[in-house]
Amino acid sequence: MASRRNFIKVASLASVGAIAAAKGKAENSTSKKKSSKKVRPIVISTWKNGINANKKAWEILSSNGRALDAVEQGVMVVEADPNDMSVGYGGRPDRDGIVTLDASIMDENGNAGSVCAIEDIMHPISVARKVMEDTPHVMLAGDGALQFALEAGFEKVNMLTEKAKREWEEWKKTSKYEPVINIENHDTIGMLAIDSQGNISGSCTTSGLAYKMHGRVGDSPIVGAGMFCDNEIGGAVATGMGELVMKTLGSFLVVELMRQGSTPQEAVEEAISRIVKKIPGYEKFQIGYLALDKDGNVGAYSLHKGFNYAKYAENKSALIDADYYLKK
Ligand code: SD4
Repeated sequence: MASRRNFIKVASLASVGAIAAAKGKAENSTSKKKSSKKVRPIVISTWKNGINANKKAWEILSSNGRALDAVEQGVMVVEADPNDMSVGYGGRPDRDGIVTLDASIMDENGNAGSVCAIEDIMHPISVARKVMEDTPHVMLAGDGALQFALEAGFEKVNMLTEKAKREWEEWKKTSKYEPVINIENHDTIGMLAIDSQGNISGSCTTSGLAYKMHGRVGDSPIVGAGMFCDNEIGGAVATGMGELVMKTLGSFLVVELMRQGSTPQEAVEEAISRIVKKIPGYEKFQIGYLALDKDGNVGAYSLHKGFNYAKYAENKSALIDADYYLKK
């Protein structure tokens, strides 16, 4: 234990110089991009559960807080909600009855942190942030992620609620391993926010696919797949059947398309058509993308009908239906 701590300390120290230099560079390059336009803070997040999450995020943004704090504390509301069965506490378990969680976060300086397949932790997004801020790494997995969290002072919590356990026991009667993600069983939260300084950050947190194989990791903790942001351009988040997003590195694709001049809406539509072109059988699954550019323009698009997102800007909260590809 002591030697592991030492390793982290030594590694952290060794890289502090390099990281600080890199951060300085990033800060310089982003500050050059800042325009004199007055920035209007905004937060958007996937699905209806984003309404409560945005409310928390807005408290921070409207008092000149940092987008990074907004996207962390916003999604924590959903992580702690037992009624959201795709995120954090109350999330549906894997097929062995174990709740395993994935989360990722990025700040305005291009720093990223994530955890995957972590168990027994109420707020994986905060562990992801700690990975980003306190280690020289980006991603910690499974037992190692849990160990890091416990050493950092997080408490162990049983994340399987009675309700989720009952549903899983019902599922076990047939144990049909059909990883269908459709519009009925989503709720993963991906969030993007711009603060009053004009800085963007993103977060994504989930219990993943219900009754997945033990050890399965989805797109949400993969930087560039389930979430990506770049303070020069904007950000993107994904929800739905993560395998399709990972195969096309969806969120990175959306941000790169915006870099080349696409609007957020054009970019998310192109990311969906990439799935349509490249992945046979895509019709069986739902995918939703959300994008936000640095001017506060939003794009939202999904494969199937039913994807919506929550937006909070100018002191107004809204739930908005996204346009979609598969129109019969
Ligand atoms: C995953 N993308 O693990 C997540 C699941 C999801 O709403 O978005 N559910 O594949």
